[in-house]
Amino acid sequence: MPGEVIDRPNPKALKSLIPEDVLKLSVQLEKVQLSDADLKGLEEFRRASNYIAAAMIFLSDNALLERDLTFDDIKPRLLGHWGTCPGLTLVYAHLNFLTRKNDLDCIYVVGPGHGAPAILASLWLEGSLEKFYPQYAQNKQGLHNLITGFSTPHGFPSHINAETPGAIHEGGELGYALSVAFGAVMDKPDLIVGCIVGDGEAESGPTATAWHAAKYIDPAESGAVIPIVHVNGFKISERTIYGCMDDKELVTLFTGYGYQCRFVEDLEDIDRDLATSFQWALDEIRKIQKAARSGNPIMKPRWPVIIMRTPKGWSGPKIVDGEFVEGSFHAHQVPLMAAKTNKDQLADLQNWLLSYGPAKLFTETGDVTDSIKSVIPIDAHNKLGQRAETYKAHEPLKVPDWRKYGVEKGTEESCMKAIGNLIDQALVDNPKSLRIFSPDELVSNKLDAVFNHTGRDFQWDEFSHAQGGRVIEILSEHTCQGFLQGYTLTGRTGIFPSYESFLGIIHTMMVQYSKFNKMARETAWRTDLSSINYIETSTWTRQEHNGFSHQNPSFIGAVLNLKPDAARVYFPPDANTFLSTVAHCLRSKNYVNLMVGSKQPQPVFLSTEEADAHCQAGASIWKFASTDDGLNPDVTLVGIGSELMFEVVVAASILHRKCPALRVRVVNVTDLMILEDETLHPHSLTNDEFNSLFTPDRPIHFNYHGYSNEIKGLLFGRPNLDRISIECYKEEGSTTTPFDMMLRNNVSRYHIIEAAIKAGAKHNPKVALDMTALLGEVRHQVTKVQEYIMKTGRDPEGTFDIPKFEGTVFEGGKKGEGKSGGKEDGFFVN
Ligand SMILES: Cc1ncc(C[n+]2csc(CCOP(=O)(O)OP(=O)(O)O)c2C)c(N)n1
Ligand SMILES: *[C@@H]1O[C@H](CO)[C@@H](O)[C@H](O)[C@H]1NC(C)=O
Ligand SMILES: *[C@@H]1O[C@H](CO)[C@@H](O)[C@H](O)[C@H]1NC(C)=O
Ligand SMILES: CC(=O)N[C@H]1CO[C@H](CO)[C@@H](O)[C@@H]1O
Repeated sequence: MPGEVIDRPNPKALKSLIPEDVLKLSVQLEKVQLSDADLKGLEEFRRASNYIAAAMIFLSDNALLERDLTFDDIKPRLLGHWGTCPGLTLVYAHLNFLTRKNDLDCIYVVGPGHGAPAILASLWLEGSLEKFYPQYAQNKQGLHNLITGFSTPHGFPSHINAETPGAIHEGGELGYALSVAFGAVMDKPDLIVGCIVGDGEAESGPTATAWHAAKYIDPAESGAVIPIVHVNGFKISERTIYGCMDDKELVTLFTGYGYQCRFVEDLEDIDRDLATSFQWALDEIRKIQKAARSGNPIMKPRWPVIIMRTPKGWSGPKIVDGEFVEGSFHAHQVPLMAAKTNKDQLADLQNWLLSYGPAKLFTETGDVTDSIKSVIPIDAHNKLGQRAETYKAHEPLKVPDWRKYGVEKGTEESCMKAIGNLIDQALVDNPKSLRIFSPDELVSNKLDAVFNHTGRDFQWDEFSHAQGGRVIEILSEHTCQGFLQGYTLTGRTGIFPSYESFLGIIHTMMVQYSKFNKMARETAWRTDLSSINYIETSTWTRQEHNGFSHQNPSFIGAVLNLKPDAARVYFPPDANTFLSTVAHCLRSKNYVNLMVGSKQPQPVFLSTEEADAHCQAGASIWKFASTDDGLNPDVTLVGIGSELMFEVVVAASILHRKCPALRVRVVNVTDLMILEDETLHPHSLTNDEFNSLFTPDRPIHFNYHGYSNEIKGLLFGRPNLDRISIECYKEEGSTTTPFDMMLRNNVSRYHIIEAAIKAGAKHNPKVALDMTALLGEVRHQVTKVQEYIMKTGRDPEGTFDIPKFEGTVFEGGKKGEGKSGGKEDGFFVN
């Protein structure tokens, strides 16, 4: 029938176009010998964990099947994913076994996080659940609690999360496990991460690109990942690509990626087959590491990958209602969905669970057998669920004093240049616990000072391999984000600089990370972690050369939607405030920090002392740009974002000359969270503080870098909102001049002047008197400037000169000194 899903594709039977002899590229090995005791222990571990995992999905009572099942023993709501579980438990058993045999430091990163029952069952078996949760002790009551509580409101949730011991990866959104695993081993030379990737998950974009992550692992300084591709052939209801690839296709694919692969598929002898592969993988890793660490690194080392072919839902029901379950997508979720009401299915469930022989797997008290214990690491801290790296490994960062890199007030400097020097020093001071992950944008973002003492860590060419390097530049935002997560969750600190427009690519990853982080904070046994730090540069305001595609501030909103106590968004307006912000973010813990700034040279408005105070307050009145230091204003003008703030300051300087009767207060907001309703965010200003900064009753005009909904949302709940007007980015752009970007989005100095005059006229009769004439003049300016830009393709001269304020350091302006900026063209640009 056309469109019908083939139940069991058999890749071995397909005709292949690839020559036979490429199979030589895969690894052929004699199986290792295992003692009978080891074989028994591994087999019993798997049987016990599969039993518990299956029972967790179904049973609300009778957890050890000590009597016949009744409908009352079945949970009212059957939640969980069975299909992936047998593969996850198989790998669990073997990673622990490998660890015990080789005295490894090993952790397990699980891609298919929907297989939580498998991991929780294994954690219970190895005694790690008990360590963190007394209610899940290794006895009958503890097992009862685990099985009956799973996927209920009082038990573990259906997917792996921060409450799961040993986990450093939020289950649920597939695709990220591999890059997280690679991030975790960086700078941990002894660490091995076993990372299982579902064959469905392997179809995802983030996983596809993460295979290249090995090319960023310097074997001299970092540990290694053993990836296991779990080819069980199916996703939710469709075959997988990898499941339909024959051996030669898989071998050529992974060989091309730079790996050597071994297939594990002997279902009759799976424990020896997998043990052979794991020992081989470990030995290969040790060879590569030894060579690099003794000064003779192997050029383009070929790391191991294991391709594990086992049936989906292996050991579960074979056929239900006439349809294959084991070895098909029908095993994906709950194989016997009607077990609570259908007698046959209840009987099938009982037979299935009894097939594991639970009576022989647990002792009288409900403890696990000695045979099972014999394949688990002896020392508790070596068990997969108890490795310190996964929950108590934070290495506090030494943050240099940023004032040393401060810039003189009244000069011009690029924020990125300034912070580049600070980060350079931070990398020197923290040689093993700070890294930069960037999609090849460090230089274009003017952060190249970070290369003063370090280089790029890239292993795939002869010039840079085995040289270390703190900077990883891979043109995959997903991989950068995964690295950042794995590195941070194992205790270190990372910085992710990126073009503003493309951080949205990892929006959902960042959200998933934040979910993990939230639950980690609510989980008593997990210690604090560094924040993850984004630096957004090349923002829409200065992407006039790249054009519309590069003009997209939407990531700001993504961060603002996180829990208030988990997120921070900063818009430092100049180099000194940016320095102070970076230092603060590097010291902070447990947040998602987003810093938005410019790479272009910008006026330095605040001295280092002022910048410090400004950053601590999150916002301040800029007296030098305000009338009478901001006393009794007719209108408050607020800038958020460096270029947007610049326009506000220029508008104020023009208003002082053109409309001296208007009393203006200029406010700069660097920490967006101060705006939020006082009950909602720890940084929020109280209503009294808010009124003292913005006045209780005068109009406030916001000139904002992002989308207006963000400001509106933050201000909701503040008193007197009808006095507020907002201009912001409005999805207007092209390849044009910088100032035209301001004009097109109505955030230019002229638009601010217009808003200020209209607002001021409400309270100030003198301004009202002149309003019509002034507005006419301003609008005429806009037209003239627009025409000029159209004609010449550039902004009027002097547009970006530092504005002048008499009696301040900005008197006369440093750059345009002596020149009457743009006047020869007849503009009042400044
Ligand atoms: C990014 C993402 N897309 C879609 C899904 C929905 N989903 C959940 S499980 C699954 C199939 C996963 O298949 P595979 O990775 O092979 O795992 P397994 O077969 O071992 O369950 C899908 C598509 C998801 N969780 N995440
Ligand atoms: C780092 O290099 C930049 C040039 O790339 C230079 O301007 C700066 O002073 C250097 N900083 C340090 C701390 O050496
Ligand atoms: C900018 O303001 C003008 C005048 O008020 C208006 O016509 C125009 O639609 C605005 N542009 C945008 C992008 O909102
Ligand atoms: C230049 C300027 O006005 N700086 C001020 C910034 O804000 C801090 C306090 O928040 C003041 O102390 C500065 O004078």
